Amino acid sequence: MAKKISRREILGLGAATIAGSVALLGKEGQAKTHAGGSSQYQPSAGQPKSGNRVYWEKSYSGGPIDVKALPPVLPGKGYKPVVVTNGGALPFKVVDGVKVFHLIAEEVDHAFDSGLRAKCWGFNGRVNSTVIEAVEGERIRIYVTNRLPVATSVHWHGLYLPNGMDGVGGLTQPHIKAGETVKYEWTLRQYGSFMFHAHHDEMTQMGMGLIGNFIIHPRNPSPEYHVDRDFSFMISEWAIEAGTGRPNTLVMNDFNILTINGKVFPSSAPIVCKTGDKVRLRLGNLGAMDHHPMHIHGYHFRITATDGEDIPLSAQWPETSVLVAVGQTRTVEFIADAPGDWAFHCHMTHHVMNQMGHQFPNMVGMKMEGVEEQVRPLLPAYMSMGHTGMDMGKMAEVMPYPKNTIAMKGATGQFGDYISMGGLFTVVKVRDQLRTYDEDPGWYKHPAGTVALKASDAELARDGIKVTVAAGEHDEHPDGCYHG
Ligand SMILES: [Cu+2]
Repeated sequence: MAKKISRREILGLGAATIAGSVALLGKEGQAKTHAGGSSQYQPSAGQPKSGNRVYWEKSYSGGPIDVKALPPVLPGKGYKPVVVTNGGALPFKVVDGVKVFHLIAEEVDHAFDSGLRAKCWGFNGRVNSTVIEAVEGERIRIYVTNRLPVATSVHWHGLYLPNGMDGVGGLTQPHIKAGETVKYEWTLRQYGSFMFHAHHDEMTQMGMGLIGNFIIHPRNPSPEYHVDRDFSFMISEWAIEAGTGRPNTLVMNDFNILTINGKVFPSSAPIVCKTGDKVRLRLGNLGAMDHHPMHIHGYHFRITATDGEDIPLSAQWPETSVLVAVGQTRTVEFIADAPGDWAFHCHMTHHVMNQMGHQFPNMVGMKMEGVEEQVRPLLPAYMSMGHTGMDMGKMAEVMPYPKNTIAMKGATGQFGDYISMGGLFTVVKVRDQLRTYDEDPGWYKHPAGTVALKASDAELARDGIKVTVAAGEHDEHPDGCYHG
């Protein structure tokens, strides 16, 4: 039944709306009075607490642009740098109180994995995994050198800045022509997880790899901001035909390489944590077409921030999968209190496969003996889907593919069996004892009795489980079963 709204509620709503517009006007009026000044930038007071804050207080556009900057802060002194697996932070220097970066857009011979290299475009020798890291209130100057054969521009995604620094080629600035270097400069009036990317011929240039994360730490971090492990991840997708060596950026749906910081599993480095660590994962997605539900095993996380802002504690969303849509960042946090090797991956099953996982006729249930041998002289790259599915990762690695092609790809695990995952997959490795965060601690050593193993005859007999091999035969009413 539809809920009736009483007259009092309507009046109440009206009053709230009026109050809201007064508040908005007040906000704008305030912004106007500040616009001509050059007061020192006032950083926000850490993460918002629920209940004591006007929610939109520091949103909109960051307020007046001509604020006096605050002094630069060095990594390890005023902030703890993020961990960029398979990548790193862009170096900077400080010149007259300004943090100066030099970003270089260029062709990169990129290894997605040991089995696949491609000529991509990237920043400073890396693909998807060069991160710009700074601190709220700092004045930053970013020189962008274009070593590409075409014009480009760089947009700072999610950032408050003067319009002419926004980086939309042709709209807010002239293109950065091949060989040119352009200077961007502004004062950071926010903190959070943001991104940057080419903003000229986006389909080609972002598809070739010109994307990255832009992390800004708060000037006055609240105690809750502190984490033991703070990871930066960029998710993307590529179409690289088997045997070729360049991404095809014209593809609209058939992406066959899905990457996290530019790598597919098992080349995607593990997320190494010590038991009890507070862990933050900053996830950005600047792939072309697909949103990714990134899923963690063994834990729940809280979604603590978007590229819009921190989420107040009372509104944080507990989840096991977080949808990171194209053009969004999502930040999640959890306490790594359960040791083990926990999968962390996109939950779209085609996104944990590589090139040779997608475009085959469905052969489940078919008898395929001898067919491949007959077809392959005509089509050297031919490989049928197995008659029981695609569970053939290891075998697929040694099959006669065109050069520079990766199959489903995965890795052999500690039990000698194959982990049939590629693409957007990595492992959260949580250990009680850790020599260093900087190396893969190997496979988890499970405490005795905590691994799912083949059931023994004695166990089956104890529990009255009768195993029948033929399909369709069921033990309808086993002794001792409860049924309603
Ligand atoms: Cu996905």
